Amino acid sequence: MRQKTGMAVLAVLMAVLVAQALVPAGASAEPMKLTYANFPPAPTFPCVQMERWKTEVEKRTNGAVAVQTFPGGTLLGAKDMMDGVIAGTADIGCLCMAYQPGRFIITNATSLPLGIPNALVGSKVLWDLFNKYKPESFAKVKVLTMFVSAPSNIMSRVPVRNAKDIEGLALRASGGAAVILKAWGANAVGMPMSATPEALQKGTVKGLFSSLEVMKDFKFAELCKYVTMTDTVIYPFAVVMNMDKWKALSPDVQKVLEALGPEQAGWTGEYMDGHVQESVEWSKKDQKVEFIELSAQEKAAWDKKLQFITDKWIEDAKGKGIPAEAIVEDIKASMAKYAK
Ligand code: DTR
Repeated sequence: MRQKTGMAVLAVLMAVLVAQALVPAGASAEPMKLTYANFPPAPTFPCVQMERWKTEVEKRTNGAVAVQTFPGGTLLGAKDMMDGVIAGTADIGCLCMAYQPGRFIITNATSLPLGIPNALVGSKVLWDLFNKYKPESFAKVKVLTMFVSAPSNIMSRVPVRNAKDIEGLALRASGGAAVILKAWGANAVGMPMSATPEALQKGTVKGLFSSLEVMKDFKFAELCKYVTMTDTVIYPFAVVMNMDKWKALSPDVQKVLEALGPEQAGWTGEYMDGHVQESVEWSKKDQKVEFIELSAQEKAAWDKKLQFITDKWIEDAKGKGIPAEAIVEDIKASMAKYAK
């Protein structure tokens, strides 16, 4: 009898051990919960990439991590993102670096008018640049990924066909894009994308300068019946994590997140480029938006007005002890590499 009980106890013990061995690496009964803040509304591309990241992380860590997402500025707003993550208000945050040009000088060099052709190339260029220079501005956080929007074009309520049409026109842009609009003579009004729908509605601005997927995602095509193609400048983004939270993750989970960094950059770039195409088709067909191509002569004149921007950026950045020329050369070289 006693022997039988002993056998039963042993059997139970064995079963427990086997069950434990079957639990996938990194998984535990209670998943590590992470909050992830984002500033624009859920259907827009920064949030689409956030949901994709959440799905992949939960899958690849076998449920050891659970990500709770907060789109639409419900946890942190566009300009509070970096400090909010450092303070731990959110564990993870997605920020548009272009909204704080003085804070992210090195990575914002990708928004100089250097001709980044699309979001896929731009995202890879930005990721490489970040990893090469590891800017001080990110020292207090763990950077999970970076990506860029597609090149910017002018969306407006009035047609912009030449230099005269843009003179003094109130158009919304931020960071490097605002510098470009000013150089063309527009009245560049700075604000994050999340504030733009209201400004357009109220008429504070007559249009905006951004990637064209917003025509569909924010329904800007209902108000902006004109697009002037300039394909000029991208806006860089970063996804950052609170450093203490990062350190509290197991090495297995950290490995998963690190491997996802460059992959997520490429995924987002590709998604963005494809979505821009859909938005353009929808704007033309459903919304009867007129797409304006500048004449070759006009385009050359517009490009010429931007020539001083990179030189001035180099001079200013050098004054701050930043290896500015090398950074611009690096961007050009990796652009050429990835554009192939
Ligand atoms: N072009 C930048 C970034 C951007 C592009 N699309 C979206 C959608 C939602 C938020 C930001 C962005 C900008 O104009 O702000």
